[in-house]
Amino acid sequence: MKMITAIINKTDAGTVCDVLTKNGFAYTKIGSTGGFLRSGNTTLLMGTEDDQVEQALNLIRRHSEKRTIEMPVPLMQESYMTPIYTPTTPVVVGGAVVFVSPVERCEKM
Ligand code: 2BA
Repeated sequence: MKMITAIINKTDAGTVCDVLTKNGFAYTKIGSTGGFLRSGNTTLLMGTEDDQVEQALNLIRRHSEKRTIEMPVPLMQESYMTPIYTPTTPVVVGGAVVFVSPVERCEKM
């Protein structure tokens, strides 16, 4: 058995949790805070059978990988007759940091 500790960006945490649940994975969800940015993220503790670790990591990867999206830049409108051209700027969203550790023993009491 392995313990997967997955620190998920808050943008993706909800989706990742939904997908893990749908695929039958058990996890404990903890609200956490990154030490550098001091912003919220979500930490998942997942006790996982060895042969299911790759499936779990693939699901997490697919739904939380860092990617760049184009966000519209808010523009001030001078008059209602003036057309607004909304340029976009690239913003990096998502991302997860995952640790996989061996579990010596697991008991449910
Ligand atoms: P990431 O490296 O993708 O890390 C995202 C979050 O994952 C971190 O949030 C932290 O909560 C967790 N994390 C990352 N590495 C870890 C580790 N070795 N052990 C335990 N938890 C870990 P933040 O600490 O708020 O960092 C956010 C982002 O800021 C990082 O993204 C990285 O791109 C950058 N960063 C972090 N520390 C930095 C530093 N000392 N100098 C420059 N940039 C830093």
